Formats: sequence, C-alpha cells, structure tokens
Amino acid sequence: MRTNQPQTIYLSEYQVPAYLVDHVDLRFELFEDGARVHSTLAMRRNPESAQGDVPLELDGDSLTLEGVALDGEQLEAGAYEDQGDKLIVRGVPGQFELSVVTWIEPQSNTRLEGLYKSSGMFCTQCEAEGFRSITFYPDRPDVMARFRTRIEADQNAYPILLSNGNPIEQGSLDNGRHFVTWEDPFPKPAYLFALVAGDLVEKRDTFTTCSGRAIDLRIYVEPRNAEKCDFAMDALKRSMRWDEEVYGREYDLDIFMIVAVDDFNMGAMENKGLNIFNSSCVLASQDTATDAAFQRIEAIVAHEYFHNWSGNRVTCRDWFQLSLKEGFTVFRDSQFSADMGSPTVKRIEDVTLLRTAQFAEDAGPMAHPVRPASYMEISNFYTLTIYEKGAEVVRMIHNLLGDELFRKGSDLYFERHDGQAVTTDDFVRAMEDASGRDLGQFRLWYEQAGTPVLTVSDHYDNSRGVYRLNVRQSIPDTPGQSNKKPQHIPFAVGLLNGAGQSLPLNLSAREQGGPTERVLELTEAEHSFEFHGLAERPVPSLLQGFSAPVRVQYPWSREQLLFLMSHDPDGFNRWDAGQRLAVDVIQALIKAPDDAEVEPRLVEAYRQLLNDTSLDQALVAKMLLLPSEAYLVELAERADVPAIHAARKRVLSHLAASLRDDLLACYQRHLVPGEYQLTSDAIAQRSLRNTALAWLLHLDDEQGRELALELFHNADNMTDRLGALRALVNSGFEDDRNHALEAFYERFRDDPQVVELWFSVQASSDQAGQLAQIRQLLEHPAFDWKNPNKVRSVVGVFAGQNLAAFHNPDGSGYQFLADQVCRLDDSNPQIAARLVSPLTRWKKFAPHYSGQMKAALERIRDKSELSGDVYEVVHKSLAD
Ligand code: B3K
Ligand code: ZN
Repeated sequence: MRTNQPQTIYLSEYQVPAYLVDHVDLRFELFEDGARVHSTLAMRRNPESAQGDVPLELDGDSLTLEGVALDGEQLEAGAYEDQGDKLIVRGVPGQFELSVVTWIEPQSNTRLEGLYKSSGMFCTQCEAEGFRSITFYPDRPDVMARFRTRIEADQNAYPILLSNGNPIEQGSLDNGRHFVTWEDPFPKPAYLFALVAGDLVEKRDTFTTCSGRAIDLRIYVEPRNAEKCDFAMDALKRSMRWDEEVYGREYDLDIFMIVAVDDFNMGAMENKGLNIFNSSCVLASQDTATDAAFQRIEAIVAHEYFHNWSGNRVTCRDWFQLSLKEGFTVFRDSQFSADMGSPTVKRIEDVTLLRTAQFAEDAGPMAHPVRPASYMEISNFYTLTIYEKGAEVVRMIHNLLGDELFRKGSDLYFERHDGQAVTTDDFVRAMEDASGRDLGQFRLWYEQAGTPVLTVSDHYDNSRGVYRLNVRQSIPDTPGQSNKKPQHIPFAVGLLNGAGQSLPLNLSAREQGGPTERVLELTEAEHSFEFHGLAERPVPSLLQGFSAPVRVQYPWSREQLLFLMSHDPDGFNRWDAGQRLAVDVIQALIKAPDDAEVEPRLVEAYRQLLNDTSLDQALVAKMLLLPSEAYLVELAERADVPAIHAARKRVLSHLAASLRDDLLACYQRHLVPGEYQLTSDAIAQRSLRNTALAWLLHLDDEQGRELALELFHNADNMTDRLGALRALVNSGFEDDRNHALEAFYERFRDDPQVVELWFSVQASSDQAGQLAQIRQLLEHPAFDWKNPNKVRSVVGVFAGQNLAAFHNPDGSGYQFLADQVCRLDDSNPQIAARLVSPLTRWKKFAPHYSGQMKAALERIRDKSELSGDVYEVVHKSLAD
C-alpha cells in the first residue's frame, strides 16, 4: 500500500511566482540511449512577489542532474540542493543566468509525459507538468518566457528536427549528426513547449491570412501515412479562415506544423506552432476512417488551432483556471463544427455526451466545479466538467449576451490579456465590460459543482387566457459543497398551439405580438412567468436548444411528447421529445418486465420517421437512435444494468420486428450512389442505413444478413464497411461474424487505426462469453500495452461501452478492470487513472453490484506503489 499520500493543492493558496524567466535557451543532444538537455534560463526576481529574497526553486521529475552554473560559474555540490522533484538554489541575485544540464531517458519513458519515443521518433507532451521531466524549470503556466531550442541528432535516423516558432539555423555536425535551431518569438509557459525528431515525410500547403501573410502549413507523418493527411490539412485551412471571420483572430507565426504520433495519451496538443496529434486524430482516408472519425478529426484540428489564441496568446494563470482555455476552446470548436455541418445534429451530439457522461461525473465522487478549488493530480482534471460543462458555461454567456456583444467581449478579452496568464474571472469581466451586463451571480457556474435541476409546473387560466410556468431550481450537494445558491440560468422556451404553431410570448396583458421564443432568465430559487393572450392551453417547449446544462423535470404526457416529436420548431427539442418518450417506454418495462405491450405509439412514431422523406434526414438519423444504456443508467436511481439492458433490447427487438419492411425500404432508399462525400446529407444517409441494418440483424433477419454481407464486401468506405461488420458481430450469425472479423483484420492489419476499430467492435459486442473474448484480444499480437489507443479500444471500450458484460452479476468485469488498472499503473498512471472511471460511480448501482464494484476499488487502493493519479481517483471514490 502506498504510504506517502500525494499532496492536495488549493486555489486559495495561489501565490505569484517568486522568480520569472525572460528567456530560455535549450540544447538537446539526442542519442539512442538517452538525451542530454542543456538549459540556460535568464531569470529575475518577480517585482510583484511579496516573497522577497527566497531561494530559487525549480520543478523536476525523474531527472539526472549533471551540472548547475550560476552566471557562468559552475556551482559546487553544496551550493544547490537536488531533491529530485525540486532543485533549490540559495542566494541567487536579483537578476541572473542559471544553466542546468540534465540527462534523461526518453526511450524508457512509458508515461508518455515529457520527452519520449514513439515508433522510433522523439516527441514531447508537456501539458500539464511534463516539462519538469525534461529539465529543472519553474513549471507553472504563469511563468512565460521566450524559447530558443537547438536540437542535435543523427542525421539519418532523425532527418526532421522540429520545435516551436521559426527555424533560424541548421547545419551538419561531426559523426553524421546535424542540428536545427528554432526560435519562438512569443513568450509562453513551458507546457506549450514541443520537440519532435524523426524520419518523417511532410505534406505542405499555404494559407493566406486576412492581412495577406502567407503561412507555411505542414503536416508531418511517417512515410506510410503520407496519403492520409489531405483531410486534416483542409480542416486546418477551414479553421484558420473561420477564426478570422468569426472571432477576428489571425495566425501569428510564419509556419504552422502538425505532427502525428502513434503513442499519445490524449487526442492532441496545442504546442505553439507545433501541434502534436494522436495519429487517430489526424490521419484519414475514405477507406480507413468512418464519418465519425472524419468529423472528430475536423473538430480536433480546429480545437488545437483555436487554442493559438484561446490558450496560447492568452493562457491560464494556474491549473485551476484550466477551463478558461478548454471550455472556451470547446465552445469555439463546437460553433465551428455547427457551421461546417448541421447545427442541430452537432447540438444533439454535444448534449448527448454532456447528459450521459458529464452529468454522471457531476453527480459522482469526482464532481468538481468548472473552476476547481483543489486537486491532487492535475492530470485527473482534464474532465468532462472542465471541457464540456466549461463550454456550456461559455455558451450561456453567449446566449445571454447575443452574438454581437459576445464578440465584443471576446475581442476585449484577447486585446486586454494578450501575452498574459489569466483567470476565468478575467474572462467573465471582459464579457461584462464589453456588454454592460452584470454577470456577478452567473459566476457561480464556475464555483458550484453539480447539475441544477429545474422542476417545472404550469397552470392555464382559461378565463383570462393566461398560461403560467413555475420554475424551481435546486442544485444537488456534491463532495465538499452543500446548500448551494441559485444560479443565473438562461431558460429558452416556446409555446405551441394544438396545430403545432408557435405562439407569441407576451409577458404582460399589454404586450402583443411578442417573439415566439424567449430566453427567460432564472436567478431565484423559484420563478413564475405568465404568458398572456392565449386562446387555448399551450404545449410548452422547454429549454430550447438546451440553453443551459440542467435537468428539466416536467410531467410530460406521452401525447405531448409525441406531439413535440413531430411539431416542435426547435430541432433539438424534437429529438429530445423522442428521447424522453423512448426513455419513458423503456423505464416502464424495467419496472414491469412482464408487461406484454411495448407502447404502440412509439412504433408508429418511428414508422413515420423512417418513411417521411420530407423530414431533415440528418435529424431523423439521430432521432432513430434509442437512448443509450449509459444514459439510462444515468437516469436511474440505483441502476440494475441487466434489467436496463433487457428492457432496451426488448424495445429494440419490438421496433425492429414491427418495422421490418420499413427498415428494408429505408435501407434501399438511402443507397448513396456515386462518389463518397462528407456532406451532412450523405453522412445522414449512411447513418440511416447502418441503423436499419443493425436493427434487421438484431432480428437475425435473413435478408438483412445478405445485405450486410454484400455491404461488408463491397463498401467503398469505412463507415459502411464497419457498419456492416458491427451489425454482423452483434447478430446471431456466428459463422458470418467470424469470417467477417477475420477478413477485416487480414485486409487492414497494417493500419493501426483500423485495427483499433476492429478491437473496439469486438470489445463492445453483445455476445455471450464476452470476458473470455476480451482476454483473448489482450493476447492478440496487435495489442500493445504501451499504446494508449489499443488499451482504450479494448479495456476502455469494454468497461465504458459494453455495460451488460462489464456489469456481469458475478463481478468478473469489475475484477478484470481492477487487474488492468493495477497493471497499467506502473507504466502509464494517467491512462490507468482514466480507466478507473467506470468503477468510481459504484454507489449509483443496485446493491448487488455496488458492493462488488467497491471491492474492486479497494483492491486497487491496496496495490503497492500506487501512483498519485490513481490514488486520487480511488480514494475520492471510496470516501463517504
Ligand atoms: N490541452 C491538451 C490536453 C492536455 C492534457 C494533459 N494531460 C489538449 C486539448 O485540450 O486541446
Ligand atoms: Zn483543448
């Protein structure tokens, strides 16, 4: 068991840095057995620090110190103290130059933080605290410096040497070595530092900015991937244009580079001028990437590019402010994706993730505010709350201010804070100053954790023609927070008459011809709104466009939901009505599993969706997807996963059987002839066909089987081929399933991204004997414990998406996950800590399950030498 518990860091204890760095000069000597890093820091005491003449403290991690010099003089061993995680130098003058030489071993770095090797290339990941495992440094985001970086390496093995900024010098050295020196003119925190050395090919392009500057764009990949960069390059150019047009942000360096690496802990990283990407988030071709992968790539390329302003030019003061850059940038990338495709579909996708996973996080033991007040291990705080809820908070400011004032606010924010490390409060203040609005109460969104619940009731006064909406808000207790204050919530509503028309919303008897949508502002625990001049009782359309990240409770009848499903003018709410109806039907079957009937009106509603070609097919494609098991778990009081699984499956089977002919017709109708295209229409058609196919195979339908085999063998794109494979794998056609899996692997075995898809289709499959199959996947030659994508595609998918198998009543799924977490904890604690997540919400499950989940957590807790990352998650999950 671990004895030295990691420390908790508190926002309230923030102090400005005692010393600043003006300039960093780095020289990397890269060798096959390690790397020597020479760093020279031009430093001075921070005039704003009240700490005075304190010793200089630099952060370090896993470094071998080879020498320290102050103003050019080597220091004797007694003149400094190497504590491993700190280098302390006493008696430094007010201004000085400190040189440090360290030896590191990127080859044996399996944590994938700092400098490491992936498929023969050197690369870095420094956010949040990786730079300290390269050299001793004040590794905190409010220390911003200009960097110059010289990289030296063997010319043959590493012809490409990259770092941030612009290349200023290059040349040959003895022994077949060469060097390149890069200079970044923009001051930046160390977390944005990057270095790459490898044998890579480049794809080049140019972008001309709004002021006419030509930017050199490059994507670096391994030679075998040379043909898979076009889409990312186009996405990059679209992002650059969009940021100019929508936010007035022009790119600032002369060169912008993206490098794809196979072993990467997350999706990508926004290092200044040198973004490093997980290969799976940049490489794509029609043959190997699904529509979802293309969309993800576009969104991530945009996200990292947008960070150049929201994150790099204006950065975070400390890691408690992480959402300052992440929430804002997710909001920006979701606006971008909405503009590139279907805004309603994008909103549905974002809200699905938020409601399924972020709401769960917000209701669990790791719940934390968008601006946390404390943490042990910052890597654990790259959460859905920081990213997705953070984006929702920015979206609400946008909803409250409107397009124009929001843009004024963002302009002011960028102008006022350019080159600074600031706080979420600075962001809100810029929005207030530009708009004249008071966001004082709104700030609670950053401070209070938990998902607000809006309980809505209504009353119609026939004689006065007045309809009243009463809204009560409450925010549940979360760890360390209770009795929360009411928040400022933008609540967008509309009212419909019986013919499905939107009614004018008149908030007083005098008002006439009011707008048909209004954003009501909730600020009190209880609010009532009266709408006048209504000749009949209206049907309310609540929280249109999901105008705030809240749960709405209102006693909708099934009639009302059916009505909204086909009439709500708000596309999002139309989808949501369908979801609520399906949830209601499934929940009823969970309560009464022996009920003979599945709501016939649900079947008819789906039939209409399948057959009415006048509807927006992109929306229909989303509406046909039943609520996921994970969402049903989230909505349950104490979830019984097998019961949820069985009820959902029963509804699915019933729908599929009742709609068989409609599904076949839908499948045929949506055959997309001609070239593969990525328009939202073509994507919707493929999605509809894949849903139809999956449902038919769910019935083990013979005609469906033939269609699936035909599509599997002849598809000209991965979306269709994988759709067919998935349908076969989840069917009862065992031989076909095995043949298809084999053929697929043989065809794509050399493409790691496709092999990951192949793993995940199997890890999420619904077939009996699941766990034995998962164990086999771990033994497969293509599986690699050192590659996070592989671990995620088997272990992560099994525990996070294959709920019925993971929650096997015998507890074997939990034991399995605990084993894998313990195994990974020694090599890659960040990934291990993420994998624990499905166990953390043990209290959410029915007692038979929760006890066993808790036991699995305790087993992890008792592992020897537990990392700080896993320690924090496990201990917080087990706390009362
Ligand atoms: N900023 C990075 C995330 C870094 C995570 C470090 N553990 C990617 C992004 O959000 O753009
Ligand atoms: Zn980001």
